[in-house]
Amino acid sequence: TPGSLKPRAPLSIRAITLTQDDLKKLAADKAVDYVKSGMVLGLGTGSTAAFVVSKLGHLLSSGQLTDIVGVPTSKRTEEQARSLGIPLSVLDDHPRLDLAIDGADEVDPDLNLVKGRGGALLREKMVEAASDKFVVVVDDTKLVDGLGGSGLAMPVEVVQFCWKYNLVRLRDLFKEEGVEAKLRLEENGKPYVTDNSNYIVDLYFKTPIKDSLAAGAEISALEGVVEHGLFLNMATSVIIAGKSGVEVRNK
Ligand code: ABF
Repeated sequence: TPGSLKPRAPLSIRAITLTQDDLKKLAADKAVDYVKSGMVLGLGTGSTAAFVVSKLGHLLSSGQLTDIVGVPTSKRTEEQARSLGIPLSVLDDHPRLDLAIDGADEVDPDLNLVKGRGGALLREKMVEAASDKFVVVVDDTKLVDGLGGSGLAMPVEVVQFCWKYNLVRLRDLFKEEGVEAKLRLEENGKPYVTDNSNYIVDLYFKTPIKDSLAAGAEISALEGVVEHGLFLNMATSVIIAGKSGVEVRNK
């Protein structure tokens, strides 16, 4: 009889706490939906992009994807992709890519980016500029109102020859913004050397960059500067994973 039913104990639902790595993986999984068999793909660098590469490896080995070719943006990514059996190539053999997927350090409301804290900015920019679509994968800690606004580094890759000369010129260029310029060092105190045998000068802005197009052009105009971490008008979509879900913003 109904009276004999014991009241049920309330279900205790434990809140699931998503870590930053969980969010990166969510964004990476969503980006992999854009990948189709037969594509030539730009493979990004960094912890979020590594989730993309590992998922691609899984889909290839399980036969859910076939005939893809990856163009890695760093030696690190090349090693990871090779260990997963992803066929690899270079821009010289595949000058046009279908899609590149990569992380970012900052994303502004217009989908402009700061990239290169991982040190791979030159190859990333070359590969992503050669791609028909460039999908960026981030967790929501990367969103900023203006580039340079996170207070973290905006990298500039410079040739080793007289690097200090360029560090001073970069500092002078942004005197009004009160920028701090530092040579990137390894933990052992030696200069960090990029995959292209260059150094990196990290710029720390006190306030967001007012005109990032002008800033990018001025930095590029300095002789001895190889590339900078402002990726302007390049992203076609940005996938942002946050505690409340995954959002896709398209250009
Ligand atoms: C690359 O990795 C870089 O351009 C950027 O510096 C970095 C982002 O790393 P993570 O995904 O680990 O935050 O995409």
